[in-house]
Amino acid sequence: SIPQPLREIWRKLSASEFTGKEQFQKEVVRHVETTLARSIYNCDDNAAYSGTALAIRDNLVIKWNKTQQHQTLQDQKRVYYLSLEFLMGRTLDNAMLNTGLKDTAREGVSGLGFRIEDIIDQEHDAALGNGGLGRLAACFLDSLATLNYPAWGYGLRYRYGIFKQEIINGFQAEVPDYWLDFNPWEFPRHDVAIDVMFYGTVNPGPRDDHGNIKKVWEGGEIVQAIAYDVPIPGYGTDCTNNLRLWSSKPSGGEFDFGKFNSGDYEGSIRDQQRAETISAVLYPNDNIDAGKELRLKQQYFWVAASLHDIVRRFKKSHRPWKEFPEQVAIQLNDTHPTLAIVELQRIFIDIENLAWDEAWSLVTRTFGYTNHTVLPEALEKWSVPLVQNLLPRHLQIIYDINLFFLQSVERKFPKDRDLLRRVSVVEEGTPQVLRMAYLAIIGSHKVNGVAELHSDLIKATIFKDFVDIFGQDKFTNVTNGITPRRWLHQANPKLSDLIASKVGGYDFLQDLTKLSVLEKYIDDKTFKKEWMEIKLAAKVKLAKYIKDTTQIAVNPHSLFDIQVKRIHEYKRQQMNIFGVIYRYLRLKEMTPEERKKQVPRTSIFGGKAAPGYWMAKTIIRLITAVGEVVNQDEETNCLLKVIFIEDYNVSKAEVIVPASDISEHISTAGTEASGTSNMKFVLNGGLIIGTCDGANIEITREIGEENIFLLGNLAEHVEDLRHQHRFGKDVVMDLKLREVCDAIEAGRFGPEQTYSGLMSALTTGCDYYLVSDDFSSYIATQDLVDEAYKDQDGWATKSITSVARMGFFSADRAINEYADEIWNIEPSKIEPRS
Ligand code: GPU
Repeated sequence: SIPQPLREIWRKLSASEFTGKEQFQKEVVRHVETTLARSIYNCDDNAAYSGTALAIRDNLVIKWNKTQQHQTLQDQKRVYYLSLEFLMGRTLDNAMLNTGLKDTAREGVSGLGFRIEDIIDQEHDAALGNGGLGRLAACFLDSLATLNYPAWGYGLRYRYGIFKQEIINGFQAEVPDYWLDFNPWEFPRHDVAIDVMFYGTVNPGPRDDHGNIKKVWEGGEIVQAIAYDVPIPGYGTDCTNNLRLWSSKPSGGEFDFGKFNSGDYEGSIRDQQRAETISAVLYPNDNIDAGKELRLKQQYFWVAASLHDIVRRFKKSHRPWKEFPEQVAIQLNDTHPTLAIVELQRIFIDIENLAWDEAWSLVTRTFGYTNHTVLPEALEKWSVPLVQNLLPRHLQIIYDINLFFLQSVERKFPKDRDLLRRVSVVEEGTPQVLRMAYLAIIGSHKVNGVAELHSDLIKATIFKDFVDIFGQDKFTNVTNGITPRRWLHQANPKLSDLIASKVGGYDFLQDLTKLSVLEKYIDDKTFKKEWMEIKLAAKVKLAKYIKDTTQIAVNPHSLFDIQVKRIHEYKRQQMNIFGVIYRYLRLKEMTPEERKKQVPRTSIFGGKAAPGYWMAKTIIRLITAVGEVVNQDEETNCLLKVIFIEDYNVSKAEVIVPASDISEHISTAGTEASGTSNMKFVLNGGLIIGTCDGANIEITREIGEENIFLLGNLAEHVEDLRHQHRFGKDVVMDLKLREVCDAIEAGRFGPEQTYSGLMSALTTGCDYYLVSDDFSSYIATQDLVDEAYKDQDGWATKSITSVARMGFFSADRAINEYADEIWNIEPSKIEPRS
């Protein structure tokens, strides 16, 4: 509808991307001088970062606009990835690499008197996530854009991301992470403002086209959702997708002028803060359901705004409703967005006047649900009275969904009343609660787990009845993956370059199976030497970081043994630190002669504990206390050091991951759904010590049993072992573990009361995570690690062979599986502008 001459003028004036060093420098200086109002005289590293980011951003935005126009014009099916967490980390380096501008930028800033590394280091992490689940969402966005899929992410724009961890006197303290001071990567869309209602009542309204009395939800409190858009560049493609994050504010302006004019200034500000609280803070829990009302508000706020946006976009195409599932796929990242199912059904029946059955058929064909855990304490349950109060109309719809579902179960399995009780969305009790995973299954056409073992386990345990009801085909597996762009090319450029020199360039970054060519070089002495030198350089870099931040010197030639992830009893950092104590006790007993034969080791830990998770915090305290003792012990400290890296996050992971010799993935079998850092470490040439759990099993299958150190009991034995702990008589604790407990209880690592919770979990607490059952296997396997490490050539062979066989674990492979088997979407290449 825009007249042709006007189009011509706009086309002529249209912004174009800079190319080459000089143009880049010009853009940086222009941004420093005009956007930032600074000059050569006060341009520090931080201002240089801002200028560089803004210059790179300009090119990104041009690609982004082009992509969005292209996708709108094509009007193909899109996928919407709904996740309460996107753990993006830093953007600048990734944006430069993905758009091919890194070399230009390096030379450019150098010519302006800066080092690109220092500039990259200025950026604050975007830490809108807790751990694996949030980072997976970020890796998936990278793959979706790289593979040219039309895709949007939807999330919340938290003002405070995951807290910053400080270690004070050996204990974790939490400090707020205000990260929005300068964020060039987001674009506020004040014109995209959506009203979201809470509370209110449901009243009878007029009759609808089908003759039924309509239900009208009204009189509630209204909060506005404002869109903030973040460009997501693909690697080696112009495709730049959108991540839309919602921020909350009071509806109808900054504050209530009525209240203000009547003298209630404070009241008007309070209302404003109340609205803004919704998107204020990320809940810092990983694998645990806390059931707080504000969290439910966050979930509905985000889901309602996203669904409104998606439906509005669909309506612009003037297609009939029956085409909705042919245009829209929505993936639920865990049960956090399950209300989206209810909200879409509400939009269809209450607002768009579709009949229930037609609406429900569209809804179920639209959604897919990914489960990320079998841990019972992590399965979301919302109290019925809470939902009744906050979302009264949604509760009615949930009851109807449940009723129709149970009626269908009754038809299929007549009179099995216990089955009806077991699969009902409403769990009886005081109060009644809604089982969100069941609602997610009923409202989706596919349900997937995130690794083979995990997907088998959910079918055999928590969702078994639903497999009987819906059949096998509804349940599937998509093993997680990681983006090789960030986790190899960006984090470990030297290794990426060496690999590229052998496998014929950087194509492996878009087809990770090309790594297999590396196996040809297993006997190439110079290649092996270069390989091990790169590993050593990464260890030196981490050692320097440790020295700079903790003042502790670690030997880069020692075996670096790393466990970095959220602190959780099921991940068993306690078993690791008990193993360290056991090692220390042995070293203390040895003669100087014996000590000479030992392999020096540096045990490195990192990870946050949920602020209310007392046991996890005790584990951190034990690790830091063991460090205080061991690192000072002149007799042994050339053979053993213990480091706790404060405030583990994505940008630190990029330094830590390339530096491991061994990393630990030692969860109780059957508890870690997948794990993704296991993949990152192996892709960087580190070996693994781990249990037969999550993706460790598939990693073993790909790289070969000879290249991984497996330990411990199998998932199929866990139930029996737990039973044994609870009801078996005279279970004697493993002697090695007894020795460790004795040392702790003797106060060798500070007052033993500090650890009483940890100790009693092992004994009177029935050792739910089976540390005592796996401990001797763990110690024996660590001995095998030491032996293997003495043979550096053999170690290099394992390392290279493993990397060569890691192609399967690219997030690109995972995304292609989702696209083909769940979303039914096609890639669409953005043509370079003529
Ligand atoms: N995961 Br549930 C989280 O990081 N947070 C959660 O709240 C839940 C799961 C993780 C799993 O623990 C991990 O095994 C998996 O690799 C990851 O999600 C991505 O699927």
